[in-house]
Amino acid sequence: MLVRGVRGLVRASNSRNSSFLGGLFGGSGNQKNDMSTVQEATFDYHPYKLHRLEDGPATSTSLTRDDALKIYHEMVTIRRMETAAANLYKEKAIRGFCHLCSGQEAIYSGMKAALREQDSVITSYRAHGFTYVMGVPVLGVLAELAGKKSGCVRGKGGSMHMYAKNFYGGNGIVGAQVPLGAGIAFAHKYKGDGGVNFALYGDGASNQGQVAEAFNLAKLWDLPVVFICENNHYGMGTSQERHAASTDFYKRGDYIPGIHVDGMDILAVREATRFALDYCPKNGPLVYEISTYRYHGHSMSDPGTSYRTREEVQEMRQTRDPITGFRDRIVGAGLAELSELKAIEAQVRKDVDADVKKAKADGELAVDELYYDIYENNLEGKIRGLNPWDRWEHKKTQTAVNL
Ligand SMILES: Cc1ncc(C[n+]2csc(CCOP(=O)(O)OP(=O)(O)O)c2C)c(N)n1
Ligand SMILES: [Mg+2]
Repeated sequence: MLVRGVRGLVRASNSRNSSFLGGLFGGSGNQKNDMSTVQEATFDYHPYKLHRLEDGPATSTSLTRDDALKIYHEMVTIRRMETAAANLYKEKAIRGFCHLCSGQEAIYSGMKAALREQDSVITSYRAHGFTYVMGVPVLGVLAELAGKKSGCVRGKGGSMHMYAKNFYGGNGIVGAQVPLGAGIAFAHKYKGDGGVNFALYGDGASNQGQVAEAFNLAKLWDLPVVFICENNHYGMGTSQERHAASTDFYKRGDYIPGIHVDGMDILAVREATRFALDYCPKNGPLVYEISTYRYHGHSMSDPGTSYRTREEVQEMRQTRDPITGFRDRIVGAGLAELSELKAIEAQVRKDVDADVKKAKADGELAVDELYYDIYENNLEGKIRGLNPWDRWEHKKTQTAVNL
């Protein structure tokens, strides 16, 4: 991305910044250097690749200082949260599957920055980043991973089953979220709520039959859905060249228009999302390929180095990292001082460390509570336990989301 120019050379006022920084920096609110920043800047970036479209998303966008700081805080939090999860896993405080999303943060923050109240998201098992940007606090994610009761599903769901308002999870069956996303889009259209569904899947998942079936019905019925291939170039340990007959994932909808988006550039993702919000309710589905990279192995049991070189991972970190890239751009454009971004990083580290402590100290649900909240409206009576003759009481103690 190129910084084209800087607009709105209004100096940041002390009162506005102290309220924002006051929250972020625990009330001190006296960060230095904010007098030298600007309120808004304009950025240009390389054009998108288009399939069956005359015009694509805007290739120039403006960003306010407030949004820049918010986005930076969000992406740094996801990165730190995933590092914390990796450490908890190594300590055996987290068991089972754990798929980390470090490197892919710009997709979650970029989409969230554009989404409206009525839009919805569904994604794969690599869901921690999205869960956080869609409203679950870091503790809700980390405690869930550790199977503790402060988890967003009270420790019952674990890594792949996290939900929030307008966020339909975390799905463990590869590709399953694609037809589910088409179904949610059907509901948007049926109810006339004006919402668009964003259904994300991996490059490996794109080869599934159910993906093609969902494309067909979505186009047949012109559903407001964006099928997004989150292309990190590997399906487990298999590179896209070895698993896909066509690696132009944005063209894989054939009769559905598609766009290739740089997923290491949060502003490109934001503009692409805005484009879809305008396009889909009028014209039906789109297929996006958002190109990105995962730094960790496929899951915690994969060191991630047998099918790719350490140098490849290093080079991506050094030259394409979505967070440091964004940091350089906003500092270059005068939207933020390096010192305040460093302070954000330090604060995030402190906050996430505190949440790690809380998650570790937190308790597990009692056994009888495992059988609560299975149904919103229980028509079954008592719930079967491990043995058919074990019967457990069902109670509704939580408020369901997305009903
Ligand atoms: C139906 C089904 N088949 C196989 C698996 C095992 N599996 C889990 S993840 C994965 C690879 C998916 O890769 P990709 O879609 O590129 O997503 P990424 O992990 O890169 O985000 C496979 C084969 C599964 N969970 N479900
Ligand atoms: Mg992949």
